[in-house]
Amino acid sequence: TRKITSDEAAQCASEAIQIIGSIQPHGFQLVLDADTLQIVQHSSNILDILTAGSSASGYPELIGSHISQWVEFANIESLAALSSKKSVVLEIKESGRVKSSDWGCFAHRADGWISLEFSPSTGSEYDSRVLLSQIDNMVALLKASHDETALFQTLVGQLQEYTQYDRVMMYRFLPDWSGEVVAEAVSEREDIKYKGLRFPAEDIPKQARELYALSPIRLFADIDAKPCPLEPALLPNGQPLNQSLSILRSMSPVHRHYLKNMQVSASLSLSIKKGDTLWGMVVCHHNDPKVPTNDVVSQLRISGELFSEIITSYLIPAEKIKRLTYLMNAQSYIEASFNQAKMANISAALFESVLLKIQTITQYHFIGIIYREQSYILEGSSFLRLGDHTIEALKNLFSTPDAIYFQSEKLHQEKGEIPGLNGMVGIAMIRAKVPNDFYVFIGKEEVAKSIQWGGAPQTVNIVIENNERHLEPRSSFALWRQNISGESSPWQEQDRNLLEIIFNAGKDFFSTKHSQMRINQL
Ligand code: BLA
Repeated sequence: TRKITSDEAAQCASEAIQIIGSIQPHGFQLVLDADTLQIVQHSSNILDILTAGSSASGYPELIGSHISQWVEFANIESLAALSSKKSVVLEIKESGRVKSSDWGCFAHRADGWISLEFSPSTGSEYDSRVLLSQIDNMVALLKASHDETALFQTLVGQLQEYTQYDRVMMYRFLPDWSGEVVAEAVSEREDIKYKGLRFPAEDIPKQARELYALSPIRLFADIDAKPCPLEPALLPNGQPLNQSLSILRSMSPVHRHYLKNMQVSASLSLSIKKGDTLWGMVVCHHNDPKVPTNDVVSQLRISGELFSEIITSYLIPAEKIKRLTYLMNAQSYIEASFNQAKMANISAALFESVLLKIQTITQYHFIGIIYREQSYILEGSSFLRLGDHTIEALKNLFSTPDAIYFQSEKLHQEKGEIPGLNGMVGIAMIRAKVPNDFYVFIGKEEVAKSIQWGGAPQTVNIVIENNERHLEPRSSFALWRQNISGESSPWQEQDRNLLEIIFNAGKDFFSTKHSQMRINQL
């Protein structure tokens, strides 16, 4: 095991998983010419399935035969209207060779072709109405409270109960595409294992994330089952079948290895999106092979889409409203802090009173203002005048004469300590461009960060087999703690907004104050 290189990460992301050319053997697939409805490609297992229980003779040649010789649909016209964005369930009639009592059909348009995928319809022990009513309850819960952790936990709990997978997790992406398991529910034979752990971005490479933003669900029924190739390998136009929306697509062998290393036999995942972007995933694991029937797949797909709706329409706006309300309150409070000081002279007492008020509402450990010859800082509860070296070092943080904004989360590593302010490791600072006489900054102390990873991140196994180098996912997912020092918590958009509010309120105040003083002097 060693660290993954950027070349290797690129190699992971270059595997063409959407044209893998095979499907999982628990179902079968037929691909039709969209105009003639003749079969142009099929999965290799189809004859076994279609001729099960009878002698193979008397069956027409598959390739070139019309679909109705094999399957009768309740509404064959609907084939012409299939979408290339979403696969839909088609109703199969009992009269054909493929019986609706045995199979359900998902259909979609794959570029110019019609893809029909058949999954088992028997053996369903679930009532689909149960899931929908659970989701209904969740929406009610969310409207009542915006506690997202509780919401995610309820969701995975209900999905675990409904699907009976051994482990159901809510996986949430972070800005760098690493991710965290934010909720986890397990069956009686499993323990909570991954909740709170972080996983690196490479575990779900870029092309997989892009694909998952398009396709709402994927399942891996049995990691040991041998994939069935699509035959012939290429369509009449010489291209491989685009399997982006396929529900039977066989999965990347690298990912198969990953699941094996996790001691998982079957997985299922739902894409959770915020608008068009992938926000997270519901990830289910099972210790034995598991083939969800086609109606369970449909229900899960709907629940994933509904949950995406919930995230986009309730959760995100609720967060935004909270943030904006805070900023609006902060703005009027900060403006008032300056205005209340209006009658006073520009003095140390004025700075102290203003800085204290700003700290009350913003909670920053360091808040500093440099205005002409007056430079003060509030550090925790101490109010201090800034020395010349400190001021110079602060001003030098702007790398060009034009720069008006600077921020760092690891000032000591990036620029060195500011003399007199050794405890400040995070800083965000803004200045007036002309005249160059007004600066405001906010600062933070170090936070000792400890990230708990599910296995040492960015490590892979390199395996040499038949003289070929293979990349394999890491084999241990045991807790691996990464300690980070010398950094503050990250600066967010809200910090920048607050800094601008302080800056603008201060600028207004000092410019009117000075014009007043000039008037007084006349
Ligand atoms: C796919 N990786 C995935 C998927 C998940 C994860 C959920 C989606 C497929 C599925 O539903 O199973 C990752 N699974 C996780 C994580 C947890 C989990 C983080 O349970 C945490 C609890 N993977 C690697 C490396 C590579 C890699 C090094 O670790 C590449 C070299 C690749 N992962 C990889 C690929 C896919 C994948 C290619 C796509 C599989 C497919 O859709 O065909």
